[in-house]
Amino acid sequence: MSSTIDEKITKLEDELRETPKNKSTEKHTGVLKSKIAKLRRKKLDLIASSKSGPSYGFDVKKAGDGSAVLIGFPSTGKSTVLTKITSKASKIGHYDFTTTKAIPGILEHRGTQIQLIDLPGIIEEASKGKGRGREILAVARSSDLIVILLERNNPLNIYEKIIDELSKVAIRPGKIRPDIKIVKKDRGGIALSTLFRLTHMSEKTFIDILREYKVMNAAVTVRGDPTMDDLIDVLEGNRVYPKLLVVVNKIDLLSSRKLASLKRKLPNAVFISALEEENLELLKDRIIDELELIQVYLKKQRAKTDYEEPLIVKRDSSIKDVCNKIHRKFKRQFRYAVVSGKSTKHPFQRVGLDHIVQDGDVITIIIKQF
Ligand SMILES: Nc1nc2c(ncn2[C@@H]2O[C@H](COP(=O)(O)OP(=O)(O)OP(=O)(O)O)[C@@H](O)[C@H]2O)c(=O)[nH]1
Ligand SMILES: [Mg+2]
Repeated sequence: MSSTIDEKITKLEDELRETPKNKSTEKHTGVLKSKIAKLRRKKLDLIASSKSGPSYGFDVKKAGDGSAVLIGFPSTGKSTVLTKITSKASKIGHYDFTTTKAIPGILEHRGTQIQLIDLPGIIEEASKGKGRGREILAVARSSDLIVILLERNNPLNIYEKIIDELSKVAIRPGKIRPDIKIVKKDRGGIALSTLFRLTHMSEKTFIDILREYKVMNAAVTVRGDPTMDDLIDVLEGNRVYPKLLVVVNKIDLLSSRKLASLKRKLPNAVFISALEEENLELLKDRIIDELELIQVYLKKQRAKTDYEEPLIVKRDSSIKDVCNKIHRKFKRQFRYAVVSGKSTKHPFQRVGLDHIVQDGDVITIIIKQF
């Protein structure tokens, strides 16, 4: 059954490729893209329901203040990186597919602990299940940061291929969730309100795509200038938006001219040699920076603030996330929190579970006493 879905997807993709991009074909393009997205979702659902749980060797228990995965073609040096920058050794081999399961290690740096996961090499068509594609992509899906590891041969081309495989399973590394709010109504048609003029599609096409998803009556607010794919991402709803870090390994094998040229082509990438331990401190810094962690301080009632051991949480965390991190009972027995810092209008402000904290906040959680 799944092969027929693949065939349908391929057919629609061919049609999409052959469709000229202009105003008169815009609606058709939008409909084709929606159909492809729906079929991909159906396929993902099928894969998910065909398994009873996570596959053996790939069910990694979360640990640390944030999680990152190493994704790359075989033999790019993923296991060497894990072995060099975490407390865990992962088998290194000069042949492909040395690693056969998920190997989690802990990276300790600048007072934080990051779970870094080594995985088998990914290959083309991983999203269709080739290699251990499904398992690899499932681990990637649940992590906060995707570290794409490249090396000297064709790095840009391979980068595109990996991004493509990830995007086929609804992972959008390095992208920001499109800001489109859709509030369904009982009647009244579509009320579309945009902050800027849409340049990637007409309002009519926007509404046609909504209809394709059976959204007939709704108040829709758009910030920014979304593409058709962005709109479909919002309508599909199952997309994840992990952070992205691109790393080029084995620079010891590159001439300085080739290295300079790659740096121009990949300006945001980190260039390392895991083998010769070059730029590994920079790599650790960049992993922590990309995760955008913040520190908050806890203060027990009638006690001094604990500045010694800050709590490390992800940016945009709420009081609820803070509670979850301390102890389960804090959320269960929560009454309110008292917060002083950048996130509050005044010191000692009373807030609820949804309040978003900021770096440096001092927090007291008040719980019900039984
Ligand atoms: N010259 C050089 N070789 C490296 C570097 N990093 C890793 N290698 C070598 O590349 C080969 C593959 O390394 P691994 O760390 O096993 O690569 P991997 O990506 O984990 O490979 P798979 O698990 O098979 O996907 C080994 O022979 C390593 O010694 C580097 O920075 N420079
Ligand atoms: Mg390996």
